[in-house]
Amino acid sequence: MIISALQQERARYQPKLPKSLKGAVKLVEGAKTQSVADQEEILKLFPNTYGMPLITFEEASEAQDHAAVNVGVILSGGQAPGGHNVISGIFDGIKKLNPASKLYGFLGGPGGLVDHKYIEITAEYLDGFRNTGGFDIIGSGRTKLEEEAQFDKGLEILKKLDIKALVIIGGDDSNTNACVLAEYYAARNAGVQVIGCPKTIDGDLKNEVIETSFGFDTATKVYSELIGNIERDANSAKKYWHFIKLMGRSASHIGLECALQTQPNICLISEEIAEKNQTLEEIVDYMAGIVAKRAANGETFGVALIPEGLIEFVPEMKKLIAELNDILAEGSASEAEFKAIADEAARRGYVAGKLSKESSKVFTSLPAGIANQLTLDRDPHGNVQVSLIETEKLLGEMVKKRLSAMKKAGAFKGKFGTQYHFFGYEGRCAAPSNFDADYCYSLGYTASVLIGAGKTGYMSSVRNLTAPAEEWIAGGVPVTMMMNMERRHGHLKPVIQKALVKLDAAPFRYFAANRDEWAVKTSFIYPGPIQYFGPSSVCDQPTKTLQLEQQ
Ligand code: FBP
Repeated sequence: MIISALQQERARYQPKLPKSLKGAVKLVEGAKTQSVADQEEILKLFPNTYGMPLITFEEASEAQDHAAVNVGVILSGGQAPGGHNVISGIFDGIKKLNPASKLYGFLGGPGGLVDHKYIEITAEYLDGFRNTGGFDIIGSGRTKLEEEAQFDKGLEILKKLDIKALVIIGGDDSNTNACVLAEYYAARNAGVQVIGCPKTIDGDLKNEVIETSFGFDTATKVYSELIGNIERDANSAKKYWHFIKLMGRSASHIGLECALQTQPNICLISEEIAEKNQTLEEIVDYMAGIVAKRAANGETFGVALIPEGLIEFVPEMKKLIAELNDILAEGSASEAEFKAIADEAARRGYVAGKLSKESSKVFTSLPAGIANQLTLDRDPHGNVQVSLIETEKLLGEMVKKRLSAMKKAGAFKGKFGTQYHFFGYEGRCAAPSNFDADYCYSLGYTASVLIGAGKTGYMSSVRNLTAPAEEWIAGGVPVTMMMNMERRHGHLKPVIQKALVKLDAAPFRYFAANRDEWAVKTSFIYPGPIQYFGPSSVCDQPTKTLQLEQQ
């Protein structure tokens, strides 16, 4: 197989480990923990895995003997750079416990466990994947492990392969389910430990003890490189405003990090918009105001970053979407009437007539294409597919309309040309940065130590991440500690709290203190591509978000 020159060099990269993991390891147990909220309910649901202590690893003088252990691993959800290194870390870690240990990978995500699809990950097979991006070593999937029938089916294959521990690499939902599984197996004395690993480019699985999810560093570096290149193009040609939507599902961490790295003219933060209860009109006003100010200074170009989840954070849009979901609910009389109308404009008119007065006003103010999209693209449950909405175009078109009104009133002089982009898949499988390569390997290695110590219901944790890798603090965090009760699909469920952008934390505060200047005065920063070799100052920098949080 032909591989790129970079891949050949990267294959030789030895990820750095915290010093506590390099030799023999000692486990130090901290105080007992509590869930972040709803302690009584969570305790009731997790009697076997609630309240366990935080664990930190320290260097030990003597290694202990370990029996060989068979371990299973699952990649869950969207790809994130570094997944292959988590698996490498687990593999090397369990081989260090005992060279006869084996690692099995379940194929295509959690579904592989239920359907008994697996491979043994051997040293030779793994070698081709070390320090590479992607999840193709075993594939990933979005099947949710939620039902007891799935847990029992999984247990059959785990028993057959004599697997004593399962590592689930995933985001907040997958780790919540990992914890439910840990509790289920513990309650039945099934003899299978379950350990979680924090993955997602979205950066929304983090808290006091999990400083960041893996993949966020590499993905935001890739997007920032692209944004920087676009900024330089914009600044050279001086004729376009680039509206760039950035992946990240609900939270705006990706947009915020990219803004900190590239200093664009505009970056919308969904959490702030929700907090201020802003309307679409106010957002458009804000953006058009900046375009006009820059044009007055002769700068008829710019870059605006828009988070993927924005729409659902604009209160009036949220209301509109909820009403549309009702009106067009599968099998309803209004859905049948809607479908019977052939003409698009008439369909929009029909929907507008059914909406509340406020929602109707918002709906009719939308560009026709977007309004059509809102009524036509539905998911299998019949709901509006918010992620398909081209928010960048919606805002671009609305700003254009606003600017032409401002032109008539003499408040805007100049041209407004747009280019649209959506960055997401460009970064999810990039070769992991040194940070992610090291962090992921350490997370995997940490999981193996937790397994060796017989722990279950823990998430691998590696902290102190702005220090050199040597000084990182590895250990384990009981998953129940991150949980609270939330209403999901009408039922109260224990879940890991999703971390949205905090408006009172340092990264947002730094951005908010500088954005007005970046808006008007071109202050672009061009980060360039991820560097894998060279001076540490360019190769090993963690994200700005982490640096500001830990300053
Ligand atoms: P995870 O939370 O599963 O890590 O997903 C991350 C993500 O990239 C989101 O940013 C994005 O909204 C979603 O996956 C897209 O997933 P898909 O390609 O499956 O539609």
